[in-house]
Order: sequence, then C-alpha cells, then structure tokens
Amino acid sequence: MNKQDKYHGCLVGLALGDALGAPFEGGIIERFLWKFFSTTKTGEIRYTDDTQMTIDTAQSLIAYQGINQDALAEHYSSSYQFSRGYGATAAKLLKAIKKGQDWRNLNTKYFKDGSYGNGAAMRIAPVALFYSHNSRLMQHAIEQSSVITHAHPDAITGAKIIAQAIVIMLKDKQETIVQQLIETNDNEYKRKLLQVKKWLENTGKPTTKEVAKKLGNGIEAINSTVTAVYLALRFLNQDFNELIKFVQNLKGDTDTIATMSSAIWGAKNGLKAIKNPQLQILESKQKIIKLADALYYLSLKSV
Ligand code: F2R
Ligand code: MG
Ligand code: MG
Repeated sequence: MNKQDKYHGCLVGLALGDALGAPFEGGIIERFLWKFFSTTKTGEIRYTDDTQMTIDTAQSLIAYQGINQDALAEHYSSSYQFSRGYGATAAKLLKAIKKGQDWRNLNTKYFKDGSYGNGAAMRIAPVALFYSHNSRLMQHAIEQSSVITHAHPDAITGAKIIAQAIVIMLKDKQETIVQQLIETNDNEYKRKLLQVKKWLENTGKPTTKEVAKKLGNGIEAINSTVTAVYLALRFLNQDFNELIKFVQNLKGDTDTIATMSSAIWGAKNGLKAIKNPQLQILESKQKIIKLADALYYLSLKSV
C-alpha cells in the first residue's frame, strides 16, 4: 500500500466522514439547523468544525514545522464560523481569543478542569501524520495542541487514543491496536477498551444500541473516542460506506464519531479504497489532499 495514499485516506476520509455524519448529529434542533448549512453555494457537501479544526491544525503544523500554541490558537479562532456547528464552550472560547484574550486564561475559565469534549480528539489526525515516526514528540504535541481549548485530562487522553490508532494503521499493525491502547490507558478508558477487545475476539456483532450503551455515542471524549476506534476496527476490511451507515444509525455525535473512525479507517486503507460518489462533491477536497501531501513529506524528514 502506497504510504502517501494512506495520508490522503486519513484526512480526506476524515472530512468525508464528517460531512456524511453531520446530517445525523444530535437531536431534532441540530439536525434541522444543519439542513441550512449542509451544502456550499456551488453544491458541494459541507464539513463541520471537526474538519475545519483539522485543517487549521494541519496548516499551522506545516507553517511552523511543529506546534506553536499561540499561532494555533489564533488560527482556530480566526477560522471560527457559527455555521460549522462548534461545541458551545469551544465557540465561546474561540470568540474570546478573537477579541484578544489569551487562551491560557480561557481554557479553565468555563469548567474548572477544562473541557472534556471530544474537540481535541476530532482535530488530532494531522499531529499523528506529522509525528508518525516519533512517538515521544507526538505525545508532547498532542498535549500542546489539545490544551489550548481542552485542558481536561479525559479530552487529552481521547486525542492520544485517536492519534495512536492512526499511527498504528499507517504502519499496518492493526492487530496490535487494542492491546497497545489497553496497556497505555486506565480507569474508564481501559474498561471500554477491554469491552472492545471482547467484542473483536467474539464473532457476534453488537447493534448500534449496544455500542452506544457500552462505549458511548456522546460529545464527551470518553463517550466517543473508544467508540471510533472500535468501529474503525470492526469495519476495517469492509466497504467504507458500511462504516458510515453504522455511525449514521448510532445517533448522538455522529459527525465526530464518523470523523475519527474514518480517519483511522483511511490511514489503513488509503483514499483509493474509498468508493463513495459524494467524495466527488466534498468541500475543499483538493486542498485537503495538498495538506496531506505536505504532512507526508514533512514526516519523511524525521525518519
Ligand atoms: N456542537 C456540536 N454539535 C451540536 C450539539 C450536539 C448535541 N447537542 C449533542 O450533545 O450530541 N458539535 C461539535 O461539538 C463537539 C466538539 O465539542 P468540543 O470542541 O469538545 O466543545 P466543548 O464546548 O468544549 O465541549 C462540548 C460540550 O461538552 C460539555 N462539557 C465539556 N466539558 C465539560 C465539563 N468539564 N463539565 C461539564 N460539561 C462539559 C459542555 O456542554 C460543552 O459545551 C463535536 O461533536 C463537534 O461536532
Ligand atoms: Mg462537528
Ligand atoms: Mg460532533
């Protein structure tokens, strides 16, 4: 498998998963609202905050050849648009940065320990792609990029889980993912990962309701990141569209679970394996491919 195609598959898969999951996210109000924002003026399918923040992360990593926290905070805030459907607290924080406040004074302002939402995990793929050859630097970069908006340890752990899964897929070591994650996590994350191990070892296929009940389908990192890893692994050897269909029926935070699971699935199978007609009308597809290319060439420098 061509490694560059895996980079394309990770980022374009992420954006396509986001755009296809978005119409199903949340409750009646969110789904109704998205109808007004779901396509561009030229008829492309629009992505949400998940992909926008992923693009921001990629662009900033490329420009600074690493994480520059102040520049990244600035980048996130200048890209903010209501129509992308940001998390409520993330939106407040980004608007405050735009008005000149320092992110260091904001990331524990709204919640004492910071946000435990999945916002850091949903945008972490470029960090995994950039640092795929250096795990120590990657861990540090995940902490630095996450803490800008998500200081809570659960949010940072969720980002590490998604990044680690992507790196393992790039190396085609998918059979080691769950065990590696079990060894590097504890408490509730470990409990959920043990459930994933059990499900993957048995031939039975849990329903969407069982997956939501045992692993979660919510906006919290703890209730969505392990779910995304499980679904990427369960559908790894199947059509990309089967993964998306399952996530759409999962309910809850469908765009973000599709974002994260598609990034992991795409890092294994590559862009050429994604056969979906809507790929042709995905917003900014060529721009995302170019970002994946830049991350690919930069990652080679650190081999
Ligand atoms: N915002 C949305 N979707 C609309 C809402 C969907 C629906 N109502 C649902 O709940 O499923 N989507 C986008 O937001 C998510 C990423 O969010 P992010 O960036 O983590 O945002 P935020 O604001 O930091 O956290 C989200 C909310 O979680 C609660 N929360 C977080 N930390 C908390 C804490 N320490 N204590 C208490 N509550 C906490 C707050 O309600 C936050 O607003 C993705 O789904 C993306 O697609
Ligand atoms: Mg979103
Ligand atoms: Mg979401």
